[in-house]
Amino acid sequence: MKDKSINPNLVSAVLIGFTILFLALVPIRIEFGLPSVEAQETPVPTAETVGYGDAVVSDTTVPAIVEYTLRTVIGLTPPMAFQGVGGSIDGQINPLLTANIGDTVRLTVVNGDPVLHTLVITEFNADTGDLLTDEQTVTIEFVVTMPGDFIYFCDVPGHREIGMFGTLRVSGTVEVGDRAELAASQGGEMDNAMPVIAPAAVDAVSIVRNPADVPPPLGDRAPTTLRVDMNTVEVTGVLADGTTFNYFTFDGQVPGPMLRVRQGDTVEFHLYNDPSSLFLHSIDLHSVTGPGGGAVYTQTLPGGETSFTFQALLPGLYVYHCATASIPHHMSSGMYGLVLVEPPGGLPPVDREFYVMQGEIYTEFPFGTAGHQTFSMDHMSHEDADYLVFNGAVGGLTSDEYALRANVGETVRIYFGVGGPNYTSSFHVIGEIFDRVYNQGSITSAPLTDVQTTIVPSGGAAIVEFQVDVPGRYILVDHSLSRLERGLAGYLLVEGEDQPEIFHGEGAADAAGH
Ligand SMILES: [Cu+2]
Repeated sequence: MKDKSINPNLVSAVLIGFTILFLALVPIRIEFGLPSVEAQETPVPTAETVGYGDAVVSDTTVPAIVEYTLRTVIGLTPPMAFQGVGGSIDGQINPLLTANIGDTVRLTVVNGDPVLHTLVITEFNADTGDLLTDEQTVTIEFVVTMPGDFIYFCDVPGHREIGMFGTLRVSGTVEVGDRAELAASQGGEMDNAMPVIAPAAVDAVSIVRNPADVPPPLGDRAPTTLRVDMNTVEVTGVLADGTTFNYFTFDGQVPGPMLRVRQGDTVEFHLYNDPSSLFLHSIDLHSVTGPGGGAVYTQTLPGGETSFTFQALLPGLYVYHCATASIPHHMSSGMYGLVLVEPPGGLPPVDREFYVMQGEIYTEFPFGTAGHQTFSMDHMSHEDADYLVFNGAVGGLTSDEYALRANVGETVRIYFGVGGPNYTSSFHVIGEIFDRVYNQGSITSAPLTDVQTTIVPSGGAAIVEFQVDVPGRYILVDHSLSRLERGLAGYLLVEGEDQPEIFHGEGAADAAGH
């Protein structure tokens, strides 16, 4: 059994990476043109060769096999990188690799940690595929047929952005007339092929959190010390009928468990990352006062455990989320939840409490495509969500199992949050008026009264309360209603006697009406 306890240096190093990420959440895009290389006779270069001054003319050099070994490393600077093994690149971080045009590059990549990595050089169709386990090793070979600087990188979302990339420099020249042929040899035809979605995963599970899954009120108690344990799990889940997706979760469901503590409570928080995980995970609770909201202490390797302690200073309804790069990737994949910090004495009692969170999902294929959807970094970077969901999945809260339910005359309270990561919600319940809105999750402010729609920012929350007066089906929506057509709907089903003095009509009611 390998020791998977996390090195404290790793934490600080990973956070340096986060700083970089915060400064440039847009993925690094570097354009490489073909350099004009001055032809000259030189010996076949070794790995020390740098700069175009050492360029070699292709037609006067015998193609060679150039071998390199790279090992993935976490916890240095940058926080995720490739490190050279052997030869002149030994120990170097993201070393410059060199070759001459026409050479065969034989590249061995060793996974130095239990986190998912790859190595890709797009222009040469070079791809190790997934390196899943510690010490897994893959060797790839490809012929470098174009001169220039080419980026080798890990294409796991977020990894290139925090440092897993370097340069392969190919020296030499190519005749102008050969360019078209060259381009064709680099897989131009493949680029035109229509991508095909993989079949839906047969073992996918429901990740939808039951909206009635709300911890009970704390009552009028004094502050105390309590322990919270949470497990991060990567789950193949049902995104919609016939469509599956790789979710990242706290405790296997979306949103993660709702936490309920009292103002002044001291919380000892333990985070475990399931051994089956392919990614690091962590937690940032907005109820925490302290750097990273806890993320500085909870960057957790697969199979690892971290902990920290915080005092809940201020009451309110707060979002928590994973804060491991790429943070929006982890959040959109399901890593968010709510923590309610009750004021002394708690909130006024109500008949029903519910827990609903809104999120966006970014996929390679459009909304409604049957099959196994994979995450799209490109769509996420453009904030162009393919799916929008309450509690993690299309139809999650419109099913018989997980619709919200109440009886005529009861008062309903919804703890509503936006995991996002990007969209602001105009939260509305079709056919109802919020009697009270604890705007922005603030409990110490007087609630707004008699509100139709409330704005809930990404990474924010609100508490809405209303008495249900008339039986029937009410629909939870974001009143940016295009999102309704991409999955964002939930039902509140109210049973009881008709109340014709409040609402009645002629003929049969049409359930489809807004
Ligand atoms: Cu995560």
